[in-house]
Amino acid sequence: MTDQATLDKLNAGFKRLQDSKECHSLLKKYLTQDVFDKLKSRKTAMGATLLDVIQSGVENLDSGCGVYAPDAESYKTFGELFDPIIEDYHGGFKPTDKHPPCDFGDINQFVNVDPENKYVISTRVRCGRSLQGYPFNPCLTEAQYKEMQDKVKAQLATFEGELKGSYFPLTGMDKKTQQQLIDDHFLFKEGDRFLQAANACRYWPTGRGIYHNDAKTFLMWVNEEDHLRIISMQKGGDLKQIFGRLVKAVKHIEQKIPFSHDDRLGFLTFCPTNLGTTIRASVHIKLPKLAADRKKLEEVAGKYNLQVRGTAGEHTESVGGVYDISNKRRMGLTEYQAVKEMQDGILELIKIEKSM
Ligand code: ADP
Ligand code: CIR
Repeated sequence: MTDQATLDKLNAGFKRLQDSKECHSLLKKYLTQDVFDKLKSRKTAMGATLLDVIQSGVENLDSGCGVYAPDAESYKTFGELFDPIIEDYHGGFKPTDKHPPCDFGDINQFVNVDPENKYVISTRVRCGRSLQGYPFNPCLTEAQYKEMQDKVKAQLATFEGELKGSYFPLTGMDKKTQQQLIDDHFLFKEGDRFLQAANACRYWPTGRGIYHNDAKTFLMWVNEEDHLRIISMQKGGDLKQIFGRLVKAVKHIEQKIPFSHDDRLGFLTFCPTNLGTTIRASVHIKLPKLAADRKKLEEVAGKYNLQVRGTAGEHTESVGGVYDISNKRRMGLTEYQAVKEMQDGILELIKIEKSM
């Protein structure tokens, strides 16, 4: 049973969501009185409550999603809330649907989306992974953070050729180096209020860090939002090369590090928007005519299942007309299809820009 103090916080949080006129999150949309009453007393084996799930979206009323899963079991225990959020975000993935098995497909089907180098500044494909046997951020101990970092570091040290690089722990990194890595779009930001409210930043910076090769075309984030974020990126639009590099890296890591995977949900992540393939394939792109009005850009991008973010990532504005445009859904389709969705959409957006 949930204790009275937690119940009081839950009731206040529910009221805050209901009373807010500015809140348009999926949390607010699907946490109906009926669902709230059903879920408010539930607890997972690790002790996670509905409060752990919703506190980020309650504190941050401008959330798009608003929920996180403190542990894998939460996706089931609080399914009445997670299921409709997942279905809405991932374009109709129903509670009865099963995510397809991992399939990166034929890399040769991918192209350079902007061979003339006129629109695309850079391209990035990332996926998230969780280590089997460990819960998500809010339930991790300081010792587990260290242990996970050690395990990952050991496997990172075995990368060869183009993927060979070094691991840089956040602990001890000087602020200037850290900020430069953030400004250059290589490193996660610090003090994300959505993650902080979700209790995902405890013991920071313990166990957190970044690995990258010399060219900074292959990177890995350790213990930020997810246990692992595996990233391939470079200037220009050569999606084939970039995705090919990511696939090579993922296959190497999984030889030694077993990932958390669920039959229905695919690869498990802290945020339900990242489940399934966990793939976000994006371009940094300038479309001066189409993007003259961000609302219009979002409307057109939406037709191709694409999401528009600002220059520094989620919840940021565009700087100098540069937008981050990526596939939105990550579930109910294969890795190949998720990346292809981005490729096809971006090719269309460039076509529209040219015709304007
Ligand atoms: P995530 O992609 O992991 O969901 P963010 O939206 O916060 O998280 O983006 C992480 C970083 O990656 C940000 O600095 C963002 O600007 C950068 N980024 C995303 N796409 C690209 C891209 N195509 N080229 C360069 N940087 C990118
Ligand atoms: C929100 O709801 O807007 C934030 N909690 C972010 C949600 C999706 N992004 C993410 O997982 N990084």
